[in-house]
Amino acid sequence: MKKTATFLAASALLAATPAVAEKWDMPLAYSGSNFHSVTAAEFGKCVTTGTGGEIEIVTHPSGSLFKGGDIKRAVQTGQAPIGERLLSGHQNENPLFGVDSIPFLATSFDASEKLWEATKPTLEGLLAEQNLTLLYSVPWPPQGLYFKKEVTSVADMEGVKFRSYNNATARLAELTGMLPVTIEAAEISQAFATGVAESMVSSGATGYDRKVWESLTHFYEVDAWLPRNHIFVNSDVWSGTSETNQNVIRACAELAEYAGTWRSKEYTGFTMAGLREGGMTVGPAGDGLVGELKEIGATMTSEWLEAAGESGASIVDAFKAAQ
Ligand code: PCA
Repeated sequence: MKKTATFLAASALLAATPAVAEKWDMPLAYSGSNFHSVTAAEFGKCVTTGTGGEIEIVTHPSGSLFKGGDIKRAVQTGQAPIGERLLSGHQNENPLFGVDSIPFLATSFDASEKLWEATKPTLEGLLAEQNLTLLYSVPWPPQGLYFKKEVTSVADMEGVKFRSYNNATARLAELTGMLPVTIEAAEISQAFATGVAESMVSSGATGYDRKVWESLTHFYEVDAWLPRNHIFVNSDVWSGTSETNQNVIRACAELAEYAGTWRSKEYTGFTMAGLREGGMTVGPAGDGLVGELKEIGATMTSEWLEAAGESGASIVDAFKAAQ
């Protein structure tokens, strides 16, 4: 904290020097009221203030500038200087991007933090190879299952139209006999209202943000995993940024990771209550269903380990050793 205050004070002084202001548009996939977007907006303000206005970050929530699936490429190619993305949506490019969505590996905020510590160095290197500089990362709350009927076993899921947001969710749908369709969070209210989808795996946060009680009836807490959003900057833009401003941005990123994680935790209970208020039945999945899901999770874990090879195994080993 002291370091941060020093950076901010130092850059406030530098603000007295007139400089050319640079505007960094920051595409976000999720709605402005979502806690990730609120955190990103605060991060943006911190950078704008801290750099004395030399870098002004302007966030564009709800996929308004680039949709979630396009944000990574946009930042890699410099169409946007900075952005936020759920990297597990790019497991096709590299299995390691999906390490945070292995079912039942890291199922609490504490475990998610440890998995992140084990993952970060490898992921930073991987992103660097793709012209991306990682700034910070914030977990979503634990993932559960949404339906528009009571579900007590995998057999009840047969043929249900399922909204997926990454490879792991699509694979889970296949293994449970559901029909996956990829839909961005910004568009799910409509997808549920029109019947394009009738189920999903997500957090209470996303169900609450998108008011899914208007179409769905049940949320089963499964705590299957806690996927993460990652905030990264184009590496050419980064290397063209002064060392002073890089320091300010790093300090703001550190604060944002802390504040975002705190919000994610707080939001977990709050949004469960919100779903209930909306009229949904909210509670833990039954033992029978959990048992079946764990079997599917074991299949997905071995598939992931097979695909991710040695570097995947060493992340998982490091995580398990830290438990
Ligand atoms: N919400 C995001 C990803 C994980 C989550 O909890 C979504 O449903 O798209």
